[in-house]
Amino acid sequence: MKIRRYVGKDTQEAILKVKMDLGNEAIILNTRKVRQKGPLKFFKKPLIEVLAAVDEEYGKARENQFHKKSYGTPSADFQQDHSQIGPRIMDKKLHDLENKVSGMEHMIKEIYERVKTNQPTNMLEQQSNLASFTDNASVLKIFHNNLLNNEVDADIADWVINAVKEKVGIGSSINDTASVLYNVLSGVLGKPEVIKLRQDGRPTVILFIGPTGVGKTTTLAKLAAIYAINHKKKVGLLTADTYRIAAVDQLRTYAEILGIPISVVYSAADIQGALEAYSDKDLVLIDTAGSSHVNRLQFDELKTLVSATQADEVYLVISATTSPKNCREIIKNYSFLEDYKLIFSKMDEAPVLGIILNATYITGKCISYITTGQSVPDDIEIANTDKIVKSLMGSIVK
Ligand SMILES: Nc1nc2c(ncn2[C@@H]2O[C@H](COP(=O)(O)OP(=O)(O)OP(=O)(O)O)[C@@H](O)[C@H]2O)c(=O)[nH]1
Ligand SMILES: [Mg+2]
Repeated sequence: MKIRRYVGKDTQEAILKVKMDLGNEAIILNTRKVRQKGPLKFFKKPLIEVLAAVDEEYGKARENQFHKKSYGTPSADFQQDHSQIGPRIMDKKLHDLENKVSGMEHMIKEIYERVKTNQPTNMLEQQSNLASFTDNASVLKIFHNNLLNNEVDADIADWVINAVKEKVGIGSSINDTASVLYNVLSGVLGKPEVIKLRQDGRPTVILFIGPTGVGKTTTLAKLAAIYAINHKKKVGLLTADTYRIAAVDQLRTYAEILGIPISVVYSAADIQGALEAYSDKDLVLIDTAGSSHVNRLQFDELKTLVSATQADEVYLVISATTSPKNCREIIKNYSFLEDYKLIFSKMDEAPVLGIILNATYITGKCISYITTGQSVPDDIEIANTDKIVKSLMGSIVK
């Protein structure tokens, strides 16, 4: 992770410089006003300083390009470049160029929109009172602040920053500090784990659970579609959500569209029979009723269902829009589960991603999928932890 400072007469100019230099992969760590130098400094408009980070490898690739272009002997360099450029390097250059152009397009559009509506920029509001970025202690303060702004729980943010401090020591460079932070956050999130199909010819049984309205049924339908259509697997659906008539209809509609069977389980005692009827399937997905934390009876029923099902995998769906306090409460309520993976739904509606770090830190469970909208089956992806870590460290330029 490489950190650089950019100064502009306003935020747009500073960000434009970030994009031109680091491309669209850059993360904005901090923005602040700085006084101009010189005798009349108090009468001059302050400049905007942006602290931005980018992956070292990506930064190096861009630097090499820049170095060749700026300082090399043009004809010799061109010949050397030309003879050595393979399709992959050409692709990378093209990709970088596309990135640069799309970054500029986006930037110009943004500037135009802001000028048109006369809006102040968000970045200006984010300015901090930190004295300087010149040592890693102040960078750690920025990172700590960014974690809190992302709604990472205060005790978890403290733990993360202390873990970084222990590893880097006070005199380490800013770039080393950022790299260690990246590693600590990545360590907490872990590698995403997705559905693992059994290899013994028996169906893989998956149970979806979680609070009411978080998107369990929609997420199940997305995965059913992906496995039935893309992976050509034999999928069967079960629903144990008999609280609402509409819930059975909702899943039946998806099943009909996908041309896959569905059956309804009215009590935990029915579950083994229902699973036997699906013994020819590759994958059986079971939907459950949303459990409200105030309804103890629902939780008792869910516990009985979980133990009667003996599912291969249980997925706990949590909406990414949940407040940190509610998230802790939800996790506590589902602590009866021996093992599960986390799905974060409604990422499209989540302004910050702290909940993902909070939940993985508290539970120690794996993250699996994230969902990004209502559309079945498109709005689901395997969680991209690199992207999540970067947005926890700052805000992504794009
Ligand atoms: N914006 C957004 N909406 C979503 C997403 N996933 C689901 N929804 C919507 O959230 C609402 C509830 O979705 P359901 O799938 O019925 O949620 P559920 O958890 O099964 O709800 P209950 O069974 O009542 O507990 C629906 O309007 C979905 O379209 C998502 O990723 N983003
Ligand atoms: Mg549902």
